Amino acid sequence: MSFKGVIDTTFRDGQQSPLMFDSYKYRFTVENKKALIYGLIQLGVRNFEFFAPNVNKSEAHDFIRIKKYVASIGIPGIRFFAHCRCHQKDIEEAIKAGFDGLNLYIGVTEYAQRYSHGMKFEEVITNVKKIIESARKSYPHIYLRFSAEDSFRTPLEDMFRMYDKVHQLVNTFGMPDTVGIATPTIVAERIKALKERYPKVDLECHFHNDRGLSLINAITAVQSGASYIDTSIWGMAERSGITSVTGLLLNLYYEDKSLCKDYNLKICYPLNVLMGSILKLQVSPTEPTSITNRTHTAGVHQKAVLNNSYVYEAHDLKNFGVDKKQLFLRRVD
Ligand code: HCA
Repeated sequence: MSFKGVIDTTFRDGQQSPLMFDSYKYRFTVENKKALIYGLIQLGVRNFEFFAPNVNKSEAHDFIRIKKYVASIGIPGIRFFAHCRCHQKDIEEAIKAGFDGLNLYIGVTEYAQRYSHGMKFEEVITNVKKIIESARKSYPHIYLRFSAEDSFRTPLEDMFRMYDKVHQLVNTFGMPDTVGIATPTIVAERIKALKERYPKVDLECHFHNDRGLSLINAITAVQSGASYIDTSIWGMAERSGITSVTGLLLNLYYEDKSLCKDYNLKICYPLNVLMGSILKLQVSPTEPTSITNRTHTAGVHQKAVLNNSYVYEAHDLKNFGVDKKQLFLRRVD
């Protein structure tokens, strides 16, 4: 396995989550962002994706303050990536704002060609090559990631045609499952094919949860050789979201503890509660590191867990910061 860690996108894709609207939040305040990033750093996250400054002026302004705040914490190895379209202006503004890397993306599916950017396949390739060559030449040491948006609806030959042109210039290729159609079998096949063709390039996966498969796809990706998985707190992102950072860490821990050696797992649950307090929502009952998984209602269960929690709690959630359990007492009619 070549897992190098998660890339947090709470402040980019996370803020695109419908939960922001359901909770009338719309965007996190700078104070929210400071609290959340502090929690993520305590958890052990070191890579953070933000909006390209050119895309949103308020976000650009916040980023400067967050970067200063993070520098004041004094933890080494933190990297900030700007999520950029393949536009020169996005790149220039990101560099000016002090980002350490550029997460470039563009789609080449029929849908993207026809209904999104409107460029034909060959035109996209020419443009991407030009943009990436120029970025690498102007900023030889910057971290460059390039993604074919909607990778899993992009035929592999098309991915190869595009990635072949730039593989010597980038650090990482993205494999976003933009509309959440991937299954574990396809993920494993795709990673194998890309790793064989580009052995020196890291792979970053970004799985949307439209089919409820973002977690199993992420675990499979790590097992198949992906270097990075995009995650967010609660898995917040467009539509039903992406992989939850704490859900992934819990599962990686059970697959192979060494994958989590750089993470302080006891922070998982407090971080989820922090998000709940900001959104004024309860931590989702489908989140693995939640009090829900230590809540017992049936009398048979309650009696047993009072003797030994393990009877109905297979995972020791105390390791993930869920240090209480709940027994709900029912009304007897
Ligand atoms: C989106 C874009 C993205 C980008 C992923 C990436 C996706 O639809 O907002 O940059 O690799 O899911 O394709 O989030």
